[in-house]
Amino acid sequence: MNLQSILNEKYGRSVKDCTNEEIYYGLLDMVKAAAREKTAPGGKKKIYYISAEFLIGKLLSNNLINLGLYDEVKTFLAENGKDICEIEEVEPEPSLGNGGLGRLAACFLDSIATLGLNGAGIGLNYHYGLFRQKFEKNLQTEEPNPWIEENSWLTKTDKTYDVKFRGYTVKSRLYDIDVTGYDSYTNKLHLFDIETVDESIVEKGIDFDKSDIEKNLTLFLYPDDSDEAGRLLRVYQQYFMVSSGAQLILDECIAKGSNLHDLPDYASIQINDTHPTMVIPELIRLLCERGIELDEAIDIVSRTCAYTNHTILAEALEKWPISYLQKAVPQLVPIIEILDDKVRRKFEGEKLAIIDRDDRVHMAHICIHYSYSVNGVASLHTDILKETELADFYKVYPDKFNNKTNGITFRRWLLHCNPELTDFITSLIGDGFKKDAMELEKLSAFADDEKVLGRLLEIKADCKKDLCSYLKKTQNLEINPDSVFDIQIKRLHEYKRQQLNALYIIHKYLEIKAGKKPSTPITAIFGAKAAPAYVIAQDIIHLILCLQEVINNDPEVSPYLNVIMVENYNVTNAEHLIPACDISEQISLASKEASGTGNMKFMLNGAVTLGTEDGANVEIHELVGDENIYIFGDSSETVVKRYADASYDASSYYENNEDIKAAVDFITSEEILAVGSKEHLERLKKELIGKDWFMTFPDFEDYIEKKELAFRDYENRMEWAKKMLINISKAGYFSSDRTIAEYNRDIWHLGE
Ligand code: 26V
Repeated sequence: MNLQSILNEKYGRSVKDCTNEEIYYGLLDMVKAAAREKTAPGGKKKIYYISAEFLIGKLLSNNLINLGLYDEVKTFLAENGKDICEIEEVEPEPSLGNGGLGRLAACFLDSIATLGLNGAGIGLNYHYGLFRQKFEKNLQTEEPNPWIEENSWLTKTDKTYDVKFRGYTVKSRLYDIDVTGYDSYTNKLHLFDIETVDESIVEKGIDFDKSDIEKNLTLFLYPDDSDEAGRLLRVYQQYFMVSSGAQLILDECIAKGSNLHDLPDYASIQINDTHPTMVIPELIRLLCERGIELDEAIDIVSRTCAYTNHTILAEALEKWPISYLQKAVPQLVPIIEILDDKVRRKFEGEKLAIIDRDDRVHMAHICIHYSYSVNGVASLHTDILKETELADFYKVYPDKFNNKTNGITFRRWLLHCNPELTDFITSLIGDGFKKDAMELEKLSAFADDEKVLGRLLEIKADCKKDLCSYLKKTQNLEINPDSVFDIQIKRLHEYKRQQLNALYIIHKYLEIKAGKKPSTPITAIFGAKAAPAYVIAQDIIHLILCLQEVINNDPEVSPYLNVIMVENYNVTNAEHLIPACDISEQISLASKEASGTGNMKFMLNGAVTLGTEDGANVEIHELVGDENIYIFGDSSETVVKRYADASYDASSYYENNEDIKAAVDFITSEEILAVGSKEHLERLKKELIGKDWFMTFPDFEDYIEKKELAFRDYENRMEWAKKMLINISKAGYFSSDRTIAEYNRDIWHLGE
């Protein structure tokens, strides 16, 4: 095997005598060489997926699988007394994303390569990515997450670009990561970096001098933007990314024969949320610099760029004060003013304007006016954009709007993370589903086959045991493998409503204390990072950690109920948590979760969803039918209406519903205060009673009811296994291969 010769050359030792680190670095070299041997997909036109986040996760196993080398390597290592899983552990996980948005970008790159589409990702090479989360005294603390080692997946290239900021110019250097397709081509993820970045300026935790741009530009992903310096840094990062990217795109197109007037024949640029919006004015600027008239440049760019919206939350839609742009990138300001002027000449009123009366630039508005496609990420989300949030835009550009329901790569979220289930599925229906996920439907033929259902339960039990030993080993957490695993893992945000789950846990705790014990013990598992400056999110984490301490240490309750908060939730943890899940918590306030993609990963691994009619849950519900999902809570129409008429009064629910009152009061009970901070807990309680902006109380009783129903149904193991099987069999629709095929068919048109 090739690996042995690499190890001989590198360390002069046989694999048997190498450390896991050495084997990892040997495999890294081997995989990089194998990836290079695979050609890039050809074709005149290329899709550039530009995104501030690519949450790629560890790459070793994924690349081995995609290159068809995994089994061979695993066997070779096993024959030499080495365990591939232990070698995987050596790899640091890059945390180049916050959550779903960044992970989606990574899944998309996998599918673009797998489908043989000529494409590349464009992003930033953050040295520390998002912070690493630690728990101390039941509170979250943050640390840098260094992931770049001397030997890494990054390949330094000799491509550099000048990027101009006000008063000075910086040099941007391109680094590449190979993106291997499954049994297919290899594409590239282009990550830009600045040579002068200085890791030593990071002080305690993740604090650093936010104003020293030349030293801090690519240190962190979305550093704390609670102050002006942090927000300004984001503008610098965004411009650095898009200017480098735009120059690379133009160079590549020219090299292929474009005269720039025909740019849309050579490139489509998919703008992932509003973070890369400045690519539009920057491309216009660069085209003008190269001799194209302004009006034509605007037209060319508008026919090249397409925009994906990932949220309807107003606070998440970026609006940069024009003064920030003036400070950082004054060269874009006259162009943005012209873009605004054109809009104002065409459309009356303020609603569609780019620069508002407070001199803030609405980034999404630039994207909608000056792109040829605007898409939402799940059917309900796109409908809400059209009918509510972006209704004024939809009226004037009905043809631009389209839906592309998100998807996930089955290579990572089934083949890699659940090999036992993958093998079992293969034994039942062959391995066609690995390339055509819709073939999973064939599993429905086994819906009443007790042997198959029994085996499914065995596999789930194995995955649960695996998770137990993983969490014991990595975090010293003890879990009962015979309990129901009820899991909510996602970024911490009030709209995702971890607080609703926490209130349920309190309710259950009080019930158990009162003598009502569940027949099967329950383990409620959370994983979530909160933005450092997001006060209420920090308070919710605090509450969950306090509940963990109180409940798990209460001998009366802990045999029946346990709470586990996994530290530093990331892609690697998710790969262990998802296969082990029984009940998938997808409980966002209806209308608020654009899609969700964890919901899809859980379903694919045989978990049953407990969720609201929100995001892609709606489509999961349609596919699996009422019998195989637990839906609760108010509809998005009700919620939208309740916001519109400002009729929600949390305190009246608190006063009039005993269960709600008891659960909320427990937040500041003696038991919790004994392990927690009064300040945090009182603030959270006050927030809930006084505001509850994401309306947990109206959904509380229905949530309890449907959750109890799920726990009851879980007792009938065969019936439950049937639900698991139906969920797996219907998951094919959520393959990102399907999503990407739709993007290409409707938006990019590569290979036509
Ligand atoms: C960003 C922010 C930033 C500041 C304050 C609050 C806040 C709230 C939400 C966001 C989300 C930004 C965009 C995003 O990550 N969207 C996620 O995209 C996923 C992929 O399409 C999708 O599955 C998730 O539902 C959506 O939340």
